[in-house]
Amino acid sequence: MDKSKTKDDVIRLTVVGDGTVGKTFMLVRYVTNKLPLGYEPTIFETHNCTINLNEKRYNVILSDTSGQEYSDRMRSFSYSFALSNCFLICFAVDSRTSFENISHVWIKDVKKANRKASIVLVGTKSDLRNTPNETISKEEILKLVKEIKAHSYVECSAYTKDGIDNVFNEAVRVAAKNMDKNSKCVIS
Ligand SMILES: Nc1nc2c(ncn2[C@@H]2O[C@H](COP(=O)(O)OP(=O)(O)O)[C@@H](O)[C@H]2O)c(=O)[nH]1
Ligand SMILES: [Mg+2]
Repeated sequence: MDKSKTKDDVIRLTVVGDGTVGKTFMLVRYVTNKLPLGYEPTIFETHNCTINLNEKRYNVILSDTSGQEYSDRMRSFSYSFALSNCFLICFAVDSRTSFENISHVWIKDVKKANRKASIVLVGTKSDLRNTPNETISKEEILKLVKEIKAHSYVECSAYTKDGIDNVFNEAVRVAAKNMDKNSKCVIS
């Protein structure tokens, strides 16, 4: 059986970041095109979809996380994390704490779980940039991108839908590129 072929077709994306940054809203908006208003789930069930990019079709498995993983850290957390090809590490552009926790908490967990996975840094709630709220500057973000060696930075708003499709297209693009690179490093 050609194991590598079936494996390469599947891309596992895992969304992490502090609670309330908007991870679940981002996923629900992308998958259903709606906002989960009125019921606000803490977590969005794992969802399979296909994303076409550069005339190629990818089977994508999207996983949300809720922080619950911490209570049972050594099992579900490390297990689902270890399988991930790409992490979308999120902060909300109006939350300095969520931004700082990326270098304090999230990058460490992600690296511990899977050193080879790609990293896309995601700034959520971009609609708040047009309000008097204090938001994280582009300079600070670029500095963090370099520090954590993220493959890219994307910004989105589940409320306005700005950048939502781009988050997932970009994640698939960097994951596919990274998997390609890793599969070429075969030791025979
Ligand atoms: N302004 C704004 N608020 C948002 C956006 N997305 C989510 N929120 C709010 O942030 C809260 C937390 O979102 P949620 O997706 O549950 O966060 P999670 O804990 O990271 O999954 C919700 O009550 C939303 O109303 C957004 O794009 N813009
Ligand atoms: Mg959630």
